[in-house]
Amino acid sequence: MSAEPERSPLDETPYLDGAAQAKSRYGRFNLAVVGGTGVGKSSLVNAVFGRDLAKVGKGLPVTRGVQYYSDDSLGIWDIEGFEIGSALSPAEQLRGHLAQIAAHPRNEQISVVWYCVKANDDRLTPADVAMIRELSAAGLPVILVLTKVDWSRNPVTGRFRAPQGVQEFVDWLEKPVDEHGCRLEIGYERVILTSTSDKHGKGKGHGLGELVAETLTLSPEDEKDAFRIAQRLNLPWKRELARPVITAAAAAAAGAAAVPLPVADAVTLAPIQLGMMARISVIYDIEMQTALSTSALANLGAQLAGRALASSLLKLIPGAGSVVNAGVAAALTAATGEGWLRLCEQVHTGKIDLEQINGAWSAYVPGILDVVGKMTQQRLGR
Ligand SMILES: Nc1nc2c(ncn2[C@@H]2O[C@H](COP(=O)(O)OP(=O)(O)OP(=O)(O)O)[C@@H](O)[C@H]2O)c(=O)[nH]1
Ligand SMILES: [Mg+2]
Repeated sequence: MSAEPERSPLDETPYLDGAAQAKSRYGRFNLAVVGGTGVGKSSLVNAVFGRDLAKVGKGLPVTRGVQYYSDDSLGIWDIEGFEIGSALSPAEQLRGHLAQIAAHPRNEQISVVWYCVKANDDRLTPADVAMIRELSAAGLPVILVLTKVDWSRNPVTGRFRAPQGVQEFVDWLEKPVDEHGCRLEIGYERVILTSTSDKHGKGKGHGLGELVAETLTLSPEDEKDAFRIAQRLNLPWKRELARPVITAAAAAAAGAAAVPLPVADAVTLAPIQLGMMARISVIYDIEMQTALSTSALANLGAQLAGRALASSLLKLIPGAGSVVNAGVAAALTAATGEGWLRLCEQVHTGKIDLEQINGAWSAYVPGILDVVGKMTQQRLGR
């Protein structure tokens, strides 16, 4: 036995470090959802973020009528209208809530507000107007979300239409006036009609794509990536975030193989690839650590990057031979990243169960054609 224990190449630290770095870099997106009880706040949050934070997240009853739920990428301030019979007006109550929230840490501060009103209420109450003004005066971008829209479908055009009363409500909201015809300044930035199901509790809902697009637009610049990660409706946004992670890892792998590595040492690339995989998992909001033991994670990286792949494939890769040069290392890493991205998408969209990932990932290990394809792309400068 040697006195110095040899450092195992199967080391999961790069994965754990990569995940921790990515989480702190992207941070948390905080949304305030304001509205009366039963207007459909929780249903909206579940539909857009794909999880019921009230069930799975950490909940914190902040004060009566205000709850804060959070996980790594998402924080929800669930603010339930106002208390009837209170000595304070609705706007004063809300001002109190906002003051309390402002005293919370920086990573819990509200980025965007969804002010929710049932579409078929057909009007804003004076309390709604006062509360929206209060939010806007606090500098918060407010989206007025009309919920539970009972759409009907034109059988000829296939277009969806809101009921007449709701359409009139929307027209009024475009240019709100009081009973004397005087223009009202209310302070919401957008009006969006939504539903999360039809009246039979079925279907996927409507208006949610528009809601996420507007929420992203109104998010502060440095919170946009956190929102892209927290939401679950728009997959291309996640791909856009993941691609630069792959490019950076491929460049790092090329650097590591600037002096060509013997094939048996191809495992040197594992830490780079594991870090890349961790960052991609964070973008897809997937906690691999809960599905795979840390040693299984390390194994995964070594297998993807390592000896088995390298020795079996490299002989077949034009110009590779018995060493891994910079071009091969970059291509191997890029192809691994693409495979991992596809696997994460499958988990994210529920096509692969996180519990089954142990058996599933091997199908996403890049093959010879993927690696050669990446090398060709690099030569062509793409
Ligand atoms: N028809 C229809 N029903 C909906 C829609 N969204 C929510 N609901 C139903 O409305 C009820 C209330 O929805 P929630 O999402 O719990 O409303 P909430 O605002 O979170 O309610 P509280 O948390 O109790 O204040 C539930 O029974 C939902 O199934 C919708 O778009 N259409
Ligand atoms: Mg709720």
